[in-house]
Amino acid sequence: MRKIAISDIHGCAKTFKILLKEGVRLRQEDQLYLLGDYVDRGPDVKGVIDFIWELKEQNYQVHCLRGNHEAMMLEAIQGGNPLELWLANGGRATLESFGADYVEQIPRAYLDFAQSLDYVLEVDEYILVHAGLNFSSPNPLEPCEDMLWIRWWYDEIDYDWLQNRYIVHGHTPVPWQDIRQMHKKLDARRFIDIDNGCFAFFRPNLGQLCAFDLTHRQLYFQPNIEADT
Ligand SMILES: [Mn+2]
Repeated sequence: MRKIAISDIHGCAKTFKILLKEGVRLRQEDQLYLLGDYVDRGPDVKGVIDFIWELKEQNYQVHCLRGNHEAMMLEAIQGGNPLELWLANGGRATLESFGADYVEQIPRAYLDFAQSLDYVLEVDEYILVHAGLNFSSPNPLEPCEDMLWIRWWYDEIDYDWLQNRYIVHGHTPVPWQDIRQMHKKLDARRFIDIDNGCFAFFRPNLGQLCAFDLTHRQLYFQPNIEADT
């Protein structure tokens, strides 16, 4: 049994599927942890969520956390934030994947899925979270907005609080070389960003979907294949 984490799929359904099938070779006894940002930017948001549901129906064990893009989508639709802000930040791609002109046309089940997502999960010695933790808080596991949005927080890590745990997160796309480096230094630094900016295949050193096997401390990279037929 393995525990596998993947983050920031951003509508890259084909890439996600092939990473699980040919890279990770996911088995039903494995636990799959998805760290948020399923929606926006990439070409097939609907396909990503459909595939997550398919996996669950086929008795794969999938645990999904919330990303800032799910939060933005919900807020835009519920009227908390201007709709245009979300549409400009990748939401347009989400609408298109549903063949929708208006947010009201996104089927309720997909919004309920986004609404159901938790912010953070502790699995063995790992803390899994979309963006990271705010260590200026007395309890870094409490400020939910920071868990979705925070960047550049590594200098603030309170290692007395963290103790023997590791933080696995996404949200900030980093070159694959940086991911390898964080992987190498995991025991000393105790954090790893596994977001290689899968949707951004046009930028150097980005554009792969990364999976991290927590159990064997192994990384997998799958180049973006969304344009393949
Ligand atoms: Mn994000």
